[in-house]
Amino acid sequence: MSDSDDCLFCKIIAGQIPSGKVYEDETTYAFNDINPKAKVHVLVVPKKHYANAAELAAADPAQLAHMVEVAQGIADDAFHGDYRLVFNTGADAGQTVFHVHAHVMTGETLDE
Ligand code: D5M
Repeated sequence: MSDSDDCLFCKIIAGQIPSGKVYEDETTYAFNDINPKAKVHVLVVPKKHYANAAELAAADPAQLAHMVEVAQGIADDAFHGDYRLVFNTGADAGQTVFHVHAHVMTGETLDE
């Protein structure tokens, strides 16, 4: 696990920074992306801090699977279950926040 002391998403999960929460359970939090790339664009994050999807998959694959379940539920509610799921991993792939997050994009037909 990486350092979480100065992590934006840890602060959002802790309620120290406001967010548009769409889902929460014991292990997982989901909130609207501040810069949406689709009609519905939600970030699904584990409450526990991991830097990226590979680190999470190695440490807790069940948590990764649960994030997919949560994404599916969001898309079931928003758009008959169809969605795009993206994990940017590493700065050169566009990752800007180093607390693993799944981008769930749905709510409309998406371009390729
Ligand atoms: O995605 C990081 C995403 O996090 C990016 O789409 C913007 C979003 N973001 C950044 N700050 C906030 C706050 N405060 N609320 C909601 N969403 C936020 P990445 O894959 O790391 O580029």
